[in-house]
Amino acid sequence: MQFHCGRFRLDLDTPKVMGIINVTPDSFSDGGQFNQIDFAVAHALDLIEQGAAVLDIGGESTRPNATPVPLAEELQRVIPVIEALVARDIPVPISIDTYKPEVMRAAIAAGASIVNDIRGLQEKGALEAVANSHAGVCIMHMQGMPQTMQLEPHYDDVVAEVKQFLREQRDACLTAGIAQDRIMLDPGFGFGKTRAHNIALAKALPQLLDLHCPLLVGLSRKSVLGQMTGNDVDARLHASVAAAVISAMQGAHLLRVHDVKATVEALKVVAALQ
Ligand code: 7PJ
Repeated sequence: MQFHCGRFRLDLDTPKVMGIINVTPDSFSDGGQFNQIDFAVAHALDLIEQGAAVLDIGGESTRPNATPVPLAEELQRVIPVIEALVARDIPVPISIDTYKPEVMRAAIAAGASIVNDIRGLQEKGALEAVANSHAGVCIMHMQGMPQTMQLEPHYDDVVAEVKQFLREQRDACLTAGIAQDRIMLDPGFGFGKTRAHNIALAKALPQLLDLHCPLLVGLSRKSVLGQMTGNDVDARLHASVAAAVISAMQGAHLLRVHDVKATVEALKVVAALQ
């Protein structure tokens, strides 16, 4: 399966890795602005060395209970990092992790090639921001909003409801003129989901392939892996690699991860032995 985004074509016939770059004050050293940009750029170049096929840059933490970041602050965090990476003519597409249409437009103008939206383009103006560009998009499912989503997630049939949402948002993209090969789908592990919901979705990945779009999976270091292993977030490498491997074997095309080198190596083995 091919994914088209900006001037890039991703060959997803073998599963690839999206490396995570968080540009938030708590992610890097002293939080000074220039320092933060330099660290994010260095981290991005390192993740390319490690084999990332895409870089996902985010300026707002969307972990459960995280406080929202004002628009101006989010722009100030991510746009200079995108500009610095584009100036270096990096060989992989840059994805912008945001649900705000203003950030999408500014990021695309700065050279980002993918919009990764945890709200699945539901924000007013988000669909248009992507449709009026050549960017690819990742539509993710979330129940509720990050501040409250883990309080009481409820579904009658989590797989059917997530699949229906992804289908509707994919169709809205198609209607808006975004070609099918620019659309990626993601069940949104941990976003308004209990452990049982996450497990049901992980087992149902093959069913999501019916939607005929590449699947992105983000389980890296997530709390569901902590629930399974008893490990804190800084000790979830092995669980994360296991989750990436089994997701790839179930049909996932792109794995959004923190630990790029370990995941890239594991996926090479998956590709060779499948
Ligand atoms: C995801 C994401 C995910 C997509 C985050 C974290 C929380 N975007 N952004 N899928 N997760 N598409 O990394 O723990 O699962 S932020």
